Amino acid sequence: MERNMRFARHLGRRAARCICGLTLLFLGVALAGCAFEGADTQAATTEVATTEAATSESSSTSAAATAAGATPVQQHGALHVDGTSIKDEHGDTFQVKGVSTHGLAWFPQYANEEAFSTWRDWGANTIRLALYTEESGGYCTVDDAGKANLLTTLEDAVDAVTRAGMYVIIDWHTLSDSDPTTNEDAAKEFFSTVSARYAGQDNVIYEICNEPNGSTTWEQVRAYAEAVLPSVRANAPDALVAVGTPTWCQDVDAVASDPVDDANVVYTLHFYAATHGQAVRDKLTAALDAGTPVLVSEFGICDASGNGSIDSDSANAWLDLLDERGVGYVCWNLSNKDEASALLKSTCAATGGWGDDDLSAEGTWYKARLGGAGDASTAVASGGSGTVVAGSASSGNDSTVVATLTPGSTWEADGKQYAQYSLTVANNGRGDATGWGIAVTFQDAVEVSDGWCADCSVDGSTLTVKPASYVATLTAGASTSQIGFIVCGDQAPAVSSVTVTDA
Ligand code: IDC
Repeated sequence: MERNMRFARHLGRRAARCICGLTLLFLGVALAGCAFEGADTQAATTEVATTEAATSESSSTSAAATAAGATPVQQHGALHVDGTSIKDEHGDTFQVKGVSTHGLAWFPQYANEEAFSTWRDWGANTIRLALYTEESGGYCTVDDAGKANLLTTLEDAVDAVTRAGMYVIIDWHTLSDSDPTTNEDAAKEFFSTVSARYAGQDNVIYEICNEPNGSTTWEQVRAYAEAVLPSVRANAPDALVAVGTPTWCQDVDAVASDPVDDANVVYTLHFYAATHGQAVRDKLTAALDAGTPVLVSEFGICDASGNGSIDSDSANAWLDLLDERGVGYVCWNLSNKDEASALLKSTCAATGGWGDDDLSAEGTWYKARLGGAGDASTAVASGGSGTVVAGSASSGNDSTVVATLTPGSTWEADGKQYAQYSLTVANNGRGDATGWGIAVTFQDAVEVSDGWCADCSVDGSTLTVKPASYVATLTAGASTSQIGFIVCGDQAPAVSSVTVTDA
């Protein structure tokens, strides 16, 4: 029986390879005859994809898939600053990709696990919880009972993010209190309370002030940071702390000459794409080049009022730069408020589990930009039919490549455990994607047993997939499902991450 199934799988793989060969032949003939037409190629590609899908379906009834589910926090553990990067517990660069709530006092209904895990499944790894300080209803404007209520809302929200396996930024959202020292005593008390509560958690990041503005200088902000940090450090000596910068978090370039005296601090830059363009991007580049670690803990793609029209060209230019430099970002705001920076349509009443129709223009853009599961770590496969989804990576020329790895059948032969996978690679960007590759990391060492439509090689537990030339160029909006491979090992192969790389 097992022998027969293996034979059937073998035939299926041969068929797939054969069809790839035919595609190559077809392209060769078409090119030789100078009759090369994009539409024809597309038809051939579609035919292959359909045949492959049928192949993997027919062979997927065997043993359960082995790719283990793992959340972003399970994958990456505690974060720390290293040079200008945020690194995970393995020493690998970690790019925050997040969503910020609106003010918790006003939109607490979105601070729930279903809401957060919906964005996690779309590629976010971080949720920022905005606790306004001075705006009406803000933490510093209410009495003790009001403060206790807000703390309960915040704690419930942190617990929901934690259950979703994501990082959480506790944001002391100063704004109309332009100089954060205005509420410095309250900040000390607040951070002392929350850091004591989350001292044992790896996933909590403290943002000790949102946006210093008005005439507030970097010297004032630094002094504030050094006054408030001990309240965090007493309980959470190694937690990541984010510190705002002057001019609504545009002056990150002011930090380098006089940084905060603490090794685990990132400095925040905020932008609203329709207002802030190249001049602010230049400040980011200057700050990074001067050695300042930066986190974009808030951005929108409309204007700085949080409303007005959307500038997706500017927004793409921003995220291309951030992706290129490995700088993390968090999108404002998770609500259905009738403003352009809300991620949900104002007509949407659902508080989680949204579909595409529920998203505003910004929400639609951000979901696409996250590309399905941008963290590369939201492995969700189980039971043989799941999909392991991978990160998106910009190759820098307006393309955004997104890979989806789907586990197929698994079997045992000659004392080794085998697993078959198929890859779908899509270009969600605006320009051609070339020069991409895929890295698949397994939990244990594996060997390549077979690969098709790609050159597959392995080093330890990392498989490198280089697409064959005839699938290597993806025009805007195009995708290929032709690539697949089989690996084997002493243990049942289990995927820990899938990453799109620049080949
Ligand atoms: C805006 C909200 C808006 C709210 C206002 C309160 O989108 O609904 O009424 O705050 O003042 C920021 C701030 C952020 C702003 C956002 C848009 O951090 O609180 O949210 N923005 O104006 N900095 C630049 C823009």
